[in-house]
Amino acid sequence: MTDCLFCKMAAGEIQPDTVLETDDVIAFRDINPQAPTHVLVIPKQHIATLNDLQPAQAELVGKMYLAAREVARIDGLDQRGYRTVMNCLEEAGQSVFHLHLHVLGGRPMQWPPG
Ligand code: D5M
Repeated sequence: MTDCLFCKMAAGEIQPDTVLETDDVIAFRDINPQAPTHVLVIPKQHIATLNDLQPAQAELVGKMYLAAREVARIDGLDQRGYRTVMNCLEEAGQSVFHLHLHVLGGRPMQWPPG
């Protein structure tokens, strides 16, 4: 996907503020943070939305969550608490159509989210 911002990050064409990278995923700091820690975990492979996820990609989502857990550990949130969010389509707030998991923490969270 040549016009996908997160694919360009995965390809190294755009350099995000990377927290960690594995063979399959990258975690980087959100450009518009909504909390002291706001990191996005993306698969390097292009998947537009959660609706497009295939059963064969289930392990990849597990790797995204393992990366999110590691981000929380790196930012000192693993004992304190943090939230993971995946928005699917516009009404839920999705603005970038490449699968991503938000990792938020470092302040008290409200429920339900707005
Ligand atoms: O989340 C998409 C998120 O992507 C949103 O919180 C802003 C973030 N974003 C957009 N462009 C960039 C760049 N260039 N670097 C880092 N973060 C970025 P969504 O759930 O789709 O609304």
